Amino acid sequence: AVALEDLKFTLQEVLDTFKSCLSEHKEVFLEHYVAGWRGLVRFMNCLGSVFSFISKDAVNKIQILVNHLNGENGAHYVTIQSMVKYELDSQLVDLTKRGSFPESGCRTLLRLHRALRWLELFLERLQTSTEDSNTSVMCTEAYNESLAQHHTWIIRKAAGTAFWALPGRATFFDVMNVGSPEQVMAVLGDTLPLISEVYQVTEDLYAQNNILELP
Ligand code: 1PW
Repeated sequence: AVALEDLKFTLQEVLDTFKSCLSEHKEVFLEHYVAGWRGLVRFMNCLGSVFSFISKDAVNKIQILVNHLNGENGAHYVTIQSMVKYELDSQLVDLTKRGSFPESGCRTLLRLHRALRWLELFLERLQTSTEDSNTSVMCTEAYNESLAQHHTWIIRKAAGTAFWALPGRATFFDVMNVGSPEQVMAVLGDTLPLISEVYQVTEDLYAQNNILELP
């Protein structure tokens, strides 16, 4: 039987998976990256059904990456570094316009990578917030500074609408399920540097390979 606790989201778990993402040579393990995202999706689903259209796309992207990992070329997908090298060397990526490879690991991960920046900015705001801070405003600001630039206006509109339905700060802290607001702050303090390091390593890799704008 599945224990209830297994279904419950905890921010601590997400922290732990992002902790195990980086190898000692600063390679990012795709399996753990995907596991971190699974946790984030569970978190989003706790925030209400309005957020489910947002998590749906993340779920699709996660599945595409899992399929690569479990596929016959899975060995090339162990780290993000090996994935990028393999797909580029084998010309499995659409570089300038959408075409034969709509599900390349590179373009799929890039979408999650951009969304991770949003999350980072949002959690940063949450960490420096006070009791009367508005989560919708924090979420919108973080979005406008990051992911919005990559979205069409229809998606920006839909996302904006979803943000207004976000629960308040107190509910957010409850959903994170780590304890008192002080404990949430402490876990956020531990989590943020990890997420931001994984983000930066990925960003540098994509920049070096000139694939930050994949269609
Ligand atoms: C409070 C927690 C915040 C975590 C946010 C992370 C989830 C971000 C997902 C936003 C998705 C909005 C709807 C989907 C849009 C897609 O078109 C877009 N996908 C993403 C992840 O930005 C681009 O993907 P596409 O259309 O080029 O395949």
